[in-house]
Amino acid sequence: MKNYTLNTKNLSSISERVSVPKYDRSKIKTGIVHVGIGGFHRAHEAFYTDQLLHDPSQSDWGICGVALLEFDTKIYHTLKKQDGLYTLIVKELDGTQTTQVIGSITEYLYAPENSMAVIEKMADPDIKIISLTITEGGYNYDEAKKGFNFCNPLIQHDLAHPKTPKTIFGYVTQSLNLRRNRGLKGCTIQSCDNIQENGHMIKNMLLSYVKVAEPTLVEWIEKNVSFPNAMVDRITPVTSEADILNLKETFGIEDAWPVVCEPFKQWVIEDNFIEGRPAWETVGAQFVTNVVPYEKMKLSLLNAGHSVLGILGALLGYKTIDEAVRNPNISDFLMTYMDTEVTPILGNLEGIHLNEYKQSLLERFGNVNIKDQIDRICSESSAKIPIFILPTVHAQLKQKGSVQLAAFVIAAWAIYSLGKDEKGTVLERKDALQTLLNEKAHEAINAPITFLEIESVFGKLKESSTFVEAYTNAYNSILKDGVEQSVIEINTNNLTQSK
Ligand code: CS2
Repeated sequence: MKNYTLNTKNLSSISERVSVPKYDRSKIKTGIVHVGIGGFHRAHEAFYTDQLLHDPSQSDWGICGVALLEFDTKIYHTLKKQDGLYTLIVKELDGTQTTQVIGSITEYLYAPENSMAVIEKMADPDIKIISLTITEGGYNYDEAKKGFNFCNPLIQHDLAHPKTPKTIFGYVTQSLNLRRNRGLKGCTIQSCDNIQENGHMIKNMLLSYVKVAEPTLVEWIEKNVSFPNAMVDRITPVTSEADILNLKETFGIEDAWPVVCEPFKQWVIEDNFIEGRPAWETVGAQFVTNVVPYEKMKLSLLNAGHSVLGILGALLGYKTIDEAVRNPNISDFLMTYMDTEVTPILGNLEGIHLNEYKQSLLERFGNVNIKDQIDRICSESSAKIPIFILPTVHAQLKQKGSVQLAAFVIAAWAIYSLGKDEKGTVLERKDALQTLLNEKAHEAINAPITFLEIESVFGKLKESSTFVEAYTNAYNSILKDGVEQSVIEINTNNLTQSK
């Protein structure tokens, strides 16, 4: 079999082997600038948009992918070499796979190389939407200050060098300023990150920055820019070398960075697009007036569920999420957490069958073909835990509900932050707060509460005696008996109580 490098020139030959875009990519106009072209965007928004572009009435919604950070250089060069094309491999539970080439990214820019080009593109009147997957940490929110973190050196850089920014805040501010100065219309800024009320979050953080960087722009933004909230979902593990090789061996396609994902996908979006929007509802997205309950459900069950499995699983020496969930003690613990600590805070979710949803999560986590890496899940936990788990803790404390299992996970995270699993193997960790986490984790060996002193993560949680007691008990129990034995004990106690 002849091998083909994935690019426009080879697309018709490739179309004999896997499905490729059936629309003429050269006729697509760019209407969206997307920042953060990692795996998740390419499995989600870019996938939905690719389906949509098959409808000729929607040809104004091509995507210009922006690689914002130096770290993104590899994906930028890959997409550039492949004319924006990439392969999406959907791995079903039963082992079957669907392989298709996605064509919705029709332009790509690398911000560190040419910041003005990115600013100009974002200010282009054809661009109606600037969408973002910049990760939880990218919003620059500080839990201790309950607001924008101006101490971040990158933010200081952007304030000092507005024409060559490094953060999303610097870029968006400059481009909106150009729109205003040129008498152009505004646009929609659409967050696609896992944050409760992500639209409000980006609005608040952006306005905090603009108030200092370009104060006269605040009012214009309030009138001309909209920030819809959205819930996004599709499990997308890190692409492995084996995936790349497999694609080449099975289909003769040489793609330097294909994306692998699960079949499930969900996108629930608040219909608040000031300059119009793609008809994503025709390809499976849901537009609703209030997305907040959906977001809450997904973040506190799916994402928190991931963190539970990831942190406990890492200590037990597992490498992937499916391994962790196949341990019945761990999956029982997760189910108990979802039932007794999360469900009571969710309120009434109209039209959603919560029990089915929770059950389906266990199935999705258990997809052996996905092999979602525990290292991926545990990375940047200092930004994830305040979003995925702590809101549940606060709500439960408020209504005097149980926080025992959540406290157990936080204690396990403190022990995970010592850097080794229970067998003594070094853990591959990655976290913006790594140094601080290491320091506090070591101090916590003698005084577990010290870990809760990381205010930018925990805020004032250490003042709750109920939480501290549960956390300290869990910490001591894990150190003494190990994760599995401690989990068995909690599961048994819960079983006896529920009888
Ligand atoms: C994961 C998410 O990063 C994480 O910890 O929970 O990336 C998760 O896989 C996605 O949100 C699924 O929609």
